[in-house]
Amino acid sequence: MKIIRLISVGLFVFGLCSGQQASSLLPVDKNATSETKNLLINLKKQVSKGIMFGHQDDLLYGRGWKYEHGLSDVRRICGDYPAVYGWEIGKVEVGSDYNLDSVPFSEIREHIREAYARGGVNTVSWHANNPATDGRAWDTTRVVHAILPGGKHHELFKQRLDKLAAFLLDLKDDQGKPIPILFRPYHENTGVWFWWGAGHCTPQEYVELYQFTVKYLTQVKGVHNLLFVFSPDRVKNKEQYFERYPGDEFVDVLGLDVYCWNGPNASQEYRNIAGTDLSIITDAAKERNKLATFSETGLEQIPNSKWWTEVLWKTIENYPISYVLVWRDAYNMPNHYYVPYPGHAAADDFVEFYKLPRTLFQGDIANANLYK
Ligand code: BMA
Repeated sequence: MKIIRLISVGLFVFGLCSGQQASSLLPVDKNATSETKNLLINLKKQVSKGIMFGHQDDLLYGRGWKYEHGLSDVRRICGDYPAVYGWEIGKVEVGSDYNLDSVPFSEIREHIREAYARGGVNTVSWHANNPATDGRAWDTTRVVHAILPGGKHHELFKQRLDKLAAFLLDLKDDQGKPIPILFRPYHENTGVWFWWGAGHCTPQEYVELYQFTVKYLTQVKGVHNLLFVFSPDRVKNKEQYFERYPGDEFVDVLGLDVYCWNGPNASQEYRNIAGTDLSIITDAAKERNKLATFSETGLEQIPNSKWWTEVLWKTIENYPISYVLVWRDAYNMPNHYYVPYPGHAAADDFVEFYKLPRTLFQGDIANANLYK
């Protein structure tokens, strides 16, 4: 917990949203649970205090460890947990007990409960298998047209959504109340690597896919613990961001996935691209009374020892976003990690990033009561 926080909060005016605006904010699911409704309002209010830090799979595993209760690579470095936890549920739709990264769903469920009990925020991504081939999400065999109503795989697709819904409905706290989730389906739609991506379906098909999913989960399956996040990959302009936008009635949060690459000028390029795109989503979020987030980012292996304070923070600090989430520290892929481990050259800089008055970790939101 950073003591200087309170002083700086008063000084930070950029992106302030009035209480009036925040309290009039309603999730797209009109039957959302009160905790889910409160989360959206409180996240919007909290934007004036700073940017929450998030980490994918934080409590599950990290460099050199796996499934050890209480461990977290973020905590190993700075002594505190992240405020936001990302989880991945690809393969839930085919009834597997393990996600596509071989993590048991039982572990994911337990950690979602643990994070919620601490007052943290859970967000879920879904690298769903291709329904036509049962290949992975990266199997770009054309399929979106075939899973929409009237398509030859529509019934199969609904069965997959049933399994997705069963997992989401099962996320409950100790009192049996549903745990609110920022759900982020069909992400990076401006990229060409997933079956729902650009080039593999028309904008209209994508919009119908997203809308159908929202309606099916909320209206047919009675899932009322979701806030829906739309998160394209990098875009050149506002038109491209909104080309496949499902509409304000289907999206609660305007997200963005942009990664930093290593190499000459990569940091500057990242700052330019992410900066432009964050400006697009934060302006749009203001106009539409939505929340904005940097839903995925990171520099794999963090070869730049000052990346946290000199690249990431400088890129995001002036944008009113709810959180920034970096990707996972894979336990079985030695070069696939985004948070430094003890002794890593970028570890000290991560601690400096943590200490910044406007980066929010678990200790900073512990008393925020985001669900009340
Ligand atoms: C990707 C990589 C993959 C992983 C997928 C889903 O970006 O981390 O190794 O399978 O996310 O977690």
